[in-house]
Amino acid sequence: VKSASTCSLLNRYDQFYIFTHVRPDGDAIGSSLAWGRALRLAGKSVQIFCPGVIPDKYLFLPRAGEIRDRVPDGNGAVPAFVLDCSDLNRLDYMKEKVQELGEIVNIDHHVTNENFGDYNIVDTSSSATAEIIYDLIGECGFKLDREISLCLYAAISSDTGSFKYENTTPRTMRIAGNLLEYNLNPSVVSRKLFDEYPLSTIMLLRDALATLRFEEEQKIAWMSVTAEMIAVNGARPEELESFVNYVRNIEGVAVGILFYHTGNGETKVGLRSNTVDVAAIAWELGGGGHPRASGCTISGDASTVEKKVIDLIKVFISENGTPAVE
Ligand SMILES: [Mn+2]
Repeated sequence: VKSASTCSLLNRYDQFYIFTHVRPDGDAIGSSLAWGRALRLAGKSVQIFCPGVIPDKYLFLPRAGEIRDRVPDGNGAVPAFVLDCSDLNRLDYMKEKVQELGEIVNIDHHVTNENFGDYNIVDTSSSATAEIIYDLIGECGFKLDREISLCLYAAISSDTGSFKYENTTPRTMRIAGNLLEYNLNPSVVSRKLFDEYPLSTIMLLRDALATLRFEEEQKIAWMSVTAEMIAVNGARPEELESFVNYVRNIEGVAVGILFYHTGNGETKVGLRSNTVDVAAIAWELGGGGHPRASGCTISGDASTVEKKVIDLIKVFISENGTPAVE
């Protein structure tokens, strides 16, 4: 990690801002809180900003409630750390503000990072931005404490799907092991991040599962959720986030789909697979994403949209097959 120049930047200022991305995940929030705490322990004044709301499930992280959604005016020159962002558009309505502030330190692990900073600490071999922050804290001679360790552990846990994704490396586990030395409870972290849901989510899931359908000898499976189902259960659209995984994880299913009919003439389509390149399918439908997780938004009548997507996947499977899981 090329952090020597960043450590010298730290000596030149007493005040820093930290920014992270819109619709923040556990890595965005945990990395920002950890880096903020490390700077404060080193005597610096720090404020953390995120464009939008911090989801409830991350509020168990110390000081998550202090992350601000507005940048004050009249700042003067304040260096900005931008964490877990592949490009400045990820800062949404805060983008211009950040560009006006002063020097930008870009700290990230996405392969698509655009090196937009005056300083760029980008390491695509890291499972999470939190791994880079862990290194940086050591290289700058800063202290770790329980609060920092909890935030970093939660961040890494979040981006590795609780140490289950392919990005989990021996180094990831070594760092996580070192963090656990600070008397953390891994059970609490995994429950908060992955296992605990509001009742509204489970009631919505019940309704969604009732719509489960199959095609092509159960190689294609899908659920359909409407805006009305969300309203009836007192839920919010964000609560649909993990639903498509239930479909994908059915034995024998090659492509799992979640249709969310928003009620304004659009359908949001989530595609998941363990074997098939669903990014290619989403791309044909005007969307994008990763080979195993992608999505798109399609206008039109609900049943027409569903038929269009399922027919396209049928053709794709007949042309490309459904490889066995490795
Ligand atoms: Mn991340």
